[in-house]
Amino acid sequence: MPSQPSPPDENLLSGIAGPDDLKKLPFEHLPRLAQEIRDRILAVTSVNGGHVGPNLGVVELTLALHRTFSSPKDKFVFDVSHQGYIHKLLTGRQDTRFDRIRKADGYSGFLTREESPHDIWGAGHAGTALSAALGLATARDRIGGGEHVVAVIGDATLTCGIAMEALNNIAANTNRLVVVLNDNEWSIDKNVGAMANYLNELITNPIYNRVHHDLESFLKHLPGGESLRRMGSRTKQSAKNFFVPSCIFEKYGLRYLGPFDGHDLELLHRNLHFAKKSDQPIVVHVITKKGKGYDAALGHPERFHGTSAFDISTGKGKPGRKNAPPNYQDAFGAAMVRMAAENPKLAGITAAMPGGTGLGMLRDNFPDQYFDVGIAEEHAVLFAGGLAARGMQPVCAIYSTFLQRAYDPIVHDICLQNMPVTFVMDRAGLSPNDGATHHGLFDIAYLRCVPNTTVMQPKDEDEMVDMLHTAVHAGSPQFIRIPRGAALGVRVKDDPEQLEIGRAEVLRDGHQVVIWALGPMVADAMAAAERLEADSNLSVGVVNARFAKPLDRALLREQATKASLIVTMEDHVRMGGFGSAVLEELADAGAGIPVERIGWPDRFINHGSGVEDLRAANGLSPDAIFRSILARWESLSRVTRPSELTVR
Ligand SMILES: Cc1ncc(C[n+]2csc(CCOP(=O)(O)OP(=O)(O)O)c2C)c(N)n1
Repeated sequence: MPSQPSPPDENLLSGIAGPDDLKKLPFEHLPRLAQEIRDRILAVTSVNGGHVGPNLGVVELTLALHRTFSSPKDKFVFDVSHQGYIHKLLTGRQDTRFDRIRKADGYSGFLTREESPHDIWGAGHAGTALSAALGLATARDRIGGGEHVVAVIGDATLTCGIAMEALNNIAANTNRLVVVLNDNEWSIDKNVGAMANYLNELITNPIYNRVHHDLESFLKHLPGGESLRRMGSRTKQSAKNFFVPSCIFEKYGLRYLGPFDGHDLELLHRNLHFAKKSDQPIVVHVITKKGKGYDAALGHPERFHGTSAFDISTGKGKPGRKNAPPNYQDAFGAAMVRMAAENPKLAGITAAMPGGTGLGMLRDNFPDQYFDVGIAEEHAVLFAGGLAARGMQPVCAIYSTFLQRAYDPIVHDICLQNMPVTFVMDRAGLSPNDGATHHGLFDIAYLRCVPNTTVMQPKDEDEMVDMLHTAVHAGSPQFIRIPRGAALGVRVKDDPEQLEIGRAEVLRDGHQVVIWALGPMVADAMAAAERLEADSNLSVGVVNARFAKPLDRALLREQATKASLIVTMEDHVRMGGFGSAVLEELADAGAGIPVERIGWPDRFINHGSGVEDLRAANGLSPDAIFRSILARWESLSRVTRPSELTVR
């Protein structure tokens, strides 16, 4: 082989403006490029936080994909797309916006169609890649075009219901689709369930491995194998099936290649080139290590799946604010442990998010009362319903945004049958660095229209525990919203209070303006009220609404006869949310009182550096809230200010 030029001194990565430059690079330089990519990812994520482990695990795979295929003509669909950082770096996104990834003015931490022509499909929720890729491939087959379509899916994501639905359809629709199964044996936590066991068996079974790797030489060593080897591929396939059970992907009509080391660039190239030529849809099964190349991430795959800023040399998280209050998630986990200790019927269910939701504490203390069902939100909801139907008291902790996927089981199975299941909807409100795929801004709207639901949000962690206690004993479907991150730092009572469902709490009296606020907006409402009183001499009351459904109708109707302006505040879209519920109630009551609704606008909210900057950009900073209320008040005084309103 002719000797290859040694790598130039300058940084290789910076010379890659797009996939064509990558293709020009001598193969021997790729390990060094891989190292540079890892260094860049660590430099950026150690400051911004991000999906460290998933990206470090697919450096070689992404290099091989971009050398084998030709993006953007060929289409890559990355499942979840949290592992898309290398793809970004190789497709013209090395500028300073990469340094600010997941921050205001930086690139998204996921793939989004508007960011680059190389991103044919945006994602953030798991399990969508196979269906979307199959759609792209089928459209190509129907409309015409020679491009390849490649879906990259993780071992945990493959367990999603929709991924299995897609698998069931692939062979029926196309004979040209490459599915890369990136198997690192981890979800965020350890991958769970039968599919995880099956994949593990594929990886570890030595016969399987040998047969799949090198069928030819395996056959050669069998008695009479030499003649088998000379036969057609169908005969060889039958011989193979005799020795090892045929693999599940083959049952679905896909060809199967692997499993092999997903960090071995030569193997990757060889197998991907083979897959590219396949005239049958094909699964390429690669084994990768989450966090490859960085010991701290290899040692803590869960923490480094998605992390906040950290010190590269130690891998430790950067110290947070001194005396920061505990997270809502910690308070929730601790409450579940306390409740489980007294109540053997209590069960906690998570869909692959034990760490994120705080439910890992229940697993550690009462494993028999804890269920991680994998990335399977629909199943989680139905499973909880089944537990409830038999007298258990299930608490399903699911991020608000992921619960969207389980809407039909919520309506058809939980609410229609009035099953006593408690839902703790985590990340209600913003997930600021993640962006539009992860914000929990729609749940009040999608839940309050369904009969039998109770929807509530606490103003602090003590009230959250009261709500949890109330919900578990309510005997009907209950939905509790909790935000991401820090609570208020209030003391949590030893004995939680049973709240009256649909009863609000008056926190501040005032007769001109009354603010009805929900959840974390209660604190903002108190601050706005104080400023309105101090700066503008207005009498402003504040109500902690507690319940978006049922509303405290009696209190609302009474206040509508006394005040001149009602303001609603919610960490949720304005359309269809809590404020809309207040409007509907007042309209039904025939109350003509003006209502100013404060909440998120009717557009998708991208990622940002934090809650504050996203709020500021959307008219929800404390100052903007103060001004909106004042402006509305002043507009009323210019027209006729309603007085002596009657209420039916
Ligand atoms: C519907 C949905 N539920 C949960 C999540 C949270 N989540 C993001 S990535 C992930 C694990 C993905 O594991 P895998 O597919 O194996 O990829 P890896 O990160 O290991 O590379 C989970 C649970 C999500 N994004 N979408």
